[in-house]
Amino acid sequence: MTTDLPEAWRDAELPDLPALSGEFVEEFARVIYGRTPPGARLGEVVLQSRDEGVFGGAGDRLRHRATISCPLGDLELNTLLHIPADARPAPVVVALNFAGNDETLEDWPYAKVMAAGYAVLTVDYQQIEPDDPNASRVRALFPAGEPWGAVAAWAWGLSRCLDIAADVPGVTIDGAIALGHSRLGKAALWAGVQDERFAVTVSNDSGCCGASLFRHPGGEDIAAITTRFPHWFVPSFSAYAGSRPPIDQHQLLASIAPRRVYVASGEDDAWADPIGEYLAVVAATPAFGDGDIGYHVRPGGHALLEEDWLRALAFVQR
Ligand code: GTR
Repeated sequence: MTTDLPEAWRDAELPDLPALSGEFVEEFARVIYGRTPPGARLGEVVLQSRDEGVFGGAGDRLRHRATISCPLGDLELNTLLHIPADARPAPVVVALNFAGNDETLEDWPYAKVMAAGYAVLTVDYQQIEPDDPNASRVRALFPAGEPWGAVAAWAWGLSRCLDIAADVPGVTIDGAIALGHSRLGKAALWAGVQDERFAVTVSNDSGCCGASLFRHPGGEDIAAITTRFPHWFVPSFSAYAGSRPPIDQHQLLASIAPRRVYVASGEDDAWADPIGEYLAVVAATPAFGDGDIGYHVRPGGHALLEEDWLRALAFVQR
């Protein structure tokens, strides 16, 4: 990974990297994502089913129903967990999914991920918080206070997934990985910043308000994202449409240091601005130890592909 910004970017006036770890976390909460309230507690984690030796014996498939007690009520989550047969306790990858747990059985390369020694725990992201400007689930279970957006609610959900994983035999949260694609890649980054139990954070095609720089023109901008998805962020974030927020996303990546981060882009994913993602990684690199930040760009567009999983895990294992 080069640590030099390309010539044209040397004078880009990117705001400084944090001098101290955690320095800008409060600022990212204030400007973009909102403050996640405390007060959740893991209740019961009830095993619903267990299928042994799935994917030709690669591991076991478990389904749990977990209760999270929040100040104003309980949130119920249905989790799908794969645990490798040959590596126990296995470090866990927690990743929210877009279309329900069962759909990941078609789309995610579970056999190969388990062969690499990792467990994977997933939950439908909308079970945590609906992706809808007029609805809320977990955010309604906390007293009204300072705003937090849906991205922050999904990030909160990733941390609760880690609580659940910590409760299940055969899995360890030592070396845990937060992984997310697109809007869920934004959530993974915000979870990785805030929850130090995540040893590695992987963002795939996370784009605007994820890994890509506001200061690099191209793809989605603040006006577009806050118009289509006003519920993702604090309401005041839309005031930065057409201007520059005081922070930028290389500082978000750097806020994960000294823990590790991996950013993946798709060459044709112009809306997520792969060049802006790459420049953020280059600009964040001085905050990390040797080899603790990684990046790939692969051919193709906006998708979480087997190649993305396997290259990210190769980075994790390095
Ligand atoms: C797009 C959105 C992006 C990205 C993507 C996704 O419509 O503009 O910020 O997050 O959705 O989540 O697939």
